[in-house]
Amino acid sequence: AMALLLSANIMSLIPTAASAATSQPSIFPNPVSYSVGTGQFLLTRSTSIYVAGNSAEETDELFKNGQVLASKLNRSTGYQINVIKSNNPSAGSIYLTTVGGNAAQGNEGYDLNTTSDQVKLTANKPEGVFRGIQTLLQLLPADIEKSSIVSGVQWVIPNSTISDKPTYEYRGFMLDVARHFFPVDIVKRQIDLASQYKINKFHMHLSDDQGWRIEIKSRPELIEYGSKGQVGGGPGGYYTQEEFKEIVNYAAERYIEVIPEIDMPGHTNAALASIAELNPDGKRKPMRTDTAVGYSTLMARSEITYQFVDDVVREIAAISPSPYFHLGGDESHVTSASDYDYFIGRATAILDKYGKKAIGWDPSDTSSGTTSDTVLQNWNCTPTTGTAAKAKGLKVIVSPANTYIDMRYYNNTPLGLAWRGNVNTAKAYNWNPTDCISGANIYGVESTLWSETILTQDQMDYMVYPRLIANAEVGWTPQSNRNWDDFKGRLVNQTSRLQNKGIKFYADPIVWT
Ligand code: TNX
Repeated sequence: AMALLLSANIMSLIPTAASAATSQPSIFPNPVSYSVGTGQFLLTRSTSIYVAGNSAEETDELFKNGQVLASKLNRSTGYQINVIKSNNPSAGSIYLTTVGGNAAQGNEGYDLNTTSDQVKLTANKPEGVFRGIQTLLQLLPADIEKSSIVSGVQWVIPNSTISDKPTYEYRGFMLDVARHFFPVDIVKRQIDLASQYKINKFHMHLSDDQGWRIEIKSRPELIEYGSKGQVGGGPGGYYTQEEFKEIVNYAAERYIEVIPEIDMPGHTNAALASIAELNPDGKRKPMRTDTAVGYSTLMARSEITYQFVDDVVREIAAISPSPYFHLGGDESHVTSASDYDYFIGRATAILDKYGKKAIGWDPSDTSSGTTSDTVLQNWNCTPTTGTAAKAKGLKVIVSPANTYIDMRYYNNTPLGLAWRGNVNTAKAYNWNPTDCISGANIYGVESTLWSETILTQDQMDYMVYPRLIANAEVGWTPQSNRNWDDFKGRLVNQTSRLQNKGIKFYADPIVWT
């Protein structure tokens, strides 16, 4: 009996494959390469963060990244971690650096090496360091995501080697603030959460038939009339230019580019309801609160229209650092084909005048007025959509049904539309950008949250999570490193982490069986 007991004890000391696997923290999106060794780094109250760049400016930028990391760590650990500018990190520290960064890692790639003595995050650019910090946080216990001090936790990072960079340059999240308006704080929170999954573009759908959401000082009627309303009725709302800048800056701190969209020439009822002269009969249209599409248009052959577009683009361009401006171009069903072609050309020229490149929904790429810089956002993903973009060699962002996170998950889940079919987490994960368009210059992937059925922060969380995580991995992780069963397992492993972040995600039964 003694011998038996002994051997059972010895057996329990030998790690099994299963226990080794569970000790490997899950990371979203899955890195290009990731291996865990033995031993661990212990974060303590005497841990410091060292930062060093290749120039004083870069060190300053890394210092800010270090502060972002420190404040995140301090919240749950209760420590007061120092950030120190030096390329000579002491033992037991976290070191964030671009010195010795590998140019092949591009702007966003990074190497994260953890030993018992040091956590070293090296990137070619500070942006890569920021992306790597999102990985580093996922290596720590899930309690690190709590917003108040947790005591009694061993804050360990397993010794590990990670080398990572994105497959696609553009990994976007679009929020429709037109169908329902969302205040600045709600928007910022979604940006912050998305940044943790390495989303790098935030596309704001700022106007539609039911509402105009951004202050244009030369056209005060847009706020006076067009901002006041939303789907189903209700007050609506708008961002002042200062608030828009606040959102832009908040996103920039997370290395996220904000891309403003003014949808034209269709989806313009709120503008037509604000400014009488934009209408053929010179009368303001009534505001609309229903969800019909395709009934409104600007007058493509009127110079009054282009004065309006010029005012709008000029004012937004002045407060928007993105090189891009999204001009919409979808579902202009009451604009004739030749008017549509002409309008997109004129609008693109106005963008060019203010130094912006155009992004448009399909079929805007078919316009004879595109430039070589025009980007197509292909949402229909039919065999014919994007053929013009391909022929012209334009970059293409893909938004197939798999990215329509405004669709319902299942027949019986609340919220969401159904016109593109149900989109459960498997559908959001199991696809490749080339399924939407092949042989094109694919810039990346964008998830779209249209807000016809979304009114609150909790409803937004429910629609966005976990589907945005699935889409983000499609954009970041090489196809060869993606596997549904593995993804599902990692999501289950991150359940408490999602809860600790305060995300009211939908526990899709296909994942959380
Ligand atoms: C189509 S997708 C639209 C939007 C709607 C959405 C609802 C696209 C470019 N246009 O106007 O909100 O469907 O799913």
